[in-house]
Amino acid sequence: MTTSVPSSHASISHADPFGLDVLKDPLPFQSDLRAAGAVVYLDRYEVFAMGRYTEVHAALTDWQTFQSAAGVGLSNFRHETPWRPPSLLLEADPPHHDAPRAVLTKVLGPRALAKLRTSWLLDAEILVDEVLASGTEFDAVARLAAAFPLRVFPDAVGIPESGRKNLLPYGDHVFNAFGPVNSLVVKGAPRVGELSCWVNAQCSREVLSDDGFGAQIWAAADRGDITYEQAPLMVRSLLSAGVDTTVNGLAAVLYAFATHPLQWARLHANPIPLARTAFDEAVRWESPVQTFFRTATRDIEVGGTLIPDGRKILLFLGSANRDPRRWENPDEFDINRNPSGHVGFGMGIHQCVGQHVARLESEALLTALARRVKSIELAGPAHRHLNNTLRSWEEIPVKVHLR
Ligand code: EJD
Repeated sequence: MTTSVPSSHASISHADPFGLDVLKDPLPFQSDLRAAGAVVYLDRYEVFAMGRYTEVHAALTDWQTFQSAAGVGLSNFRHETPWRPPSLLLEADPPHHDAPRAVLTKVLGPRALAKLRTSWLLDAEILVDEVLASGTEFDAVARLAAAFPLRVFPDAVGIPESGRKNLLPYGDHVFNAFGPVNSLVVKGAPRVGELSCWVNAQCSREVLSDDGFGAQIWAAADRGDITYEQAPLMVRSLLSAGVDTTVNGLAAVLYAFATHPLQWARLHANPIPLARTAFDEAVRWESPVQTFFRTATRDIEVGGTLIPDGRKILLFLGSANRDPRRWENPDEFDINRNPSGHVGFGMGIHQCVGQHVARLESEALLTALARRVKSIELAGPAHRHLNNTLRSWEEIPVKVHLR
């Protein structure tokens, strides 16, 4: 370590937020982080961190000061040979960010999704019927949270059947790679070449169906809204960010209900509109995307701490979403609260462009389940899947009682 602490006011933490013990249960670390100050210096990685709602929200909203274009992972990819060329959306700021963002906003917007709605609601009914036909005890991750997105999303993008099993491992590595090169990244490294090669091959026009999100991205290039060079990278964005995130969002809401029987009773009695609020409350409560880096574009003072120009700042979305300064009983999963304003989808110009897709998947799955299932409980211990960015589940054994 060659860098001295750049401000006399910054609290210093020696903790490792990417340590496996912290990833397994991040809440005590996050509580310490919020208590230590608005801004904390993580000396192990020589980065700053924010864990309180107000400052995280403000940083997310101020893209001019807290840029994404220098990378949203720990490493500044400008100085390295990337295994994955930067995303045009995630790792860009205005003006470059605007055209790709506008295209995806339209392709994934409410009007586009209205066309998918009927068939996704039906797909969810069919999936739930299949699962329940095989028994009332099952793994809610494999059978529902992973199965449903994998059933509807790749078709919606328009990629062919074969190789779809690569989507989750690819995403797992993308999200690990935002963190340090720890054991999780090392474990994923041997397959990166093969997985990237497969994903990149799915982005070309000839491979995609002619009516999916992918085809619509290419059609935007025909119209001149984006360039032909940009189109395949934007399809890659869908395949990178659209699967693991929704799988873990659905796993979060299923785990929440399996451990909160009264909340399920409420949903069961009133699935519309509660299914939609329930998903956002689960995204607040669990924060499937836990953290993100930004880079300071100038010297900036936050809560009495100077963050010098060029330094990385780790934003703890999960911690902000459980900040007692902002939320009453933050650790309670309560579908009657108003979760709006949570930063689980981010905030500002980079806020999740796929959030309507995620909400529709969840609404379809939860309403289909609520129709058939009177109660849901854990049938055994649930197991985490560890990832440097995602709060993820390996297995959630559940038992359901049919109505
Ligand atoms: C992401 C945390 C991409 C891309 C976009 C967004 C994410 C990842 C990849 C969503 C990260 O454009 O490739 S939540």
